[in-house]
Amino acid sequence: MQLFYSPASPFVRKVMVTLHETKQTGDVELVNVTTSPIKSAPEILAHNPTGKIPALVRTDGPALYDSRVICRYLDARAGANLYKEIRIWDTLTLEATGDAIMDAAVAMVYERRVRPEEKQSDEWVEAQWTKASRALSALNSRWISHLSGPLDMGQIAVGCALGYLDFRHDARSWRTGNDELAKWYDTFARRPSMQATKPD
Ligand SMILES: N[C@@H](CCC(=O)N[C@@H](CS)C(=O)NCC(=O)O)C(=O)O
Repeated sequence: MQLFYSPASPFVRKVMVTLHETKQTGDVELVNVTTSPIKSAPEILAHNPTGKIPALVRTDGPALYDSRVICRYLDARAGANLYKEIRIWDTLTLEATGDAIMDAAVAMVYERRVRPEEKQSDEWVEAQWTKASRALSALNSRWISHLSGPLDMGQIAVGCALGYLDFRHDARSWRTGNDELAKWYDTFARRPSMQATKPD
């Protein structure tokens, strides 16, 4: 299989962590691509009409996207049980919460990097951060028990989201006021799968 990939993408990192946790890294060739909302890499468009990464090209079926579909596929392929039936709706909601933080955090980066300076909106950037902030508070106050249970895809998504905040939005100090979440992440970030996929 081929994974269209960039080491800085938190959505790609979800897939990479899943590959490590399910011992499938050897089954995937990484294809490094640069893509952006205003200039899609043509090699991705051949497999994913949205032009986004990650995309997984399989030998035995059509390409898969987005990260949620790929992670679920990889879990099923390995029989790894990262989507436990007993709490499937919580797991999927937690994964959606991690992804929502990534969506907001990535959008903030694109606003500054991709849009011409005179068209950038501080209000829009702050509104994105407010979304991420609210999600962080919810994780800190309502999700620590689930986060502390057996490994699942919700935890992986949240771990990758927090790693991305450290990587791109360190100045926002997400740990302030989110002590329980910060404590959880300090331990989670030590997993070999997280260490092996840390963005430079
Ligand atoms: N919902 C998608 C989001 C993927 C995404 O936004 N990827 C970014 C890189 S971090 C991208 O490819 N951006 C290019 C674009 O927006 O066209 C997923 O979970 O895979």
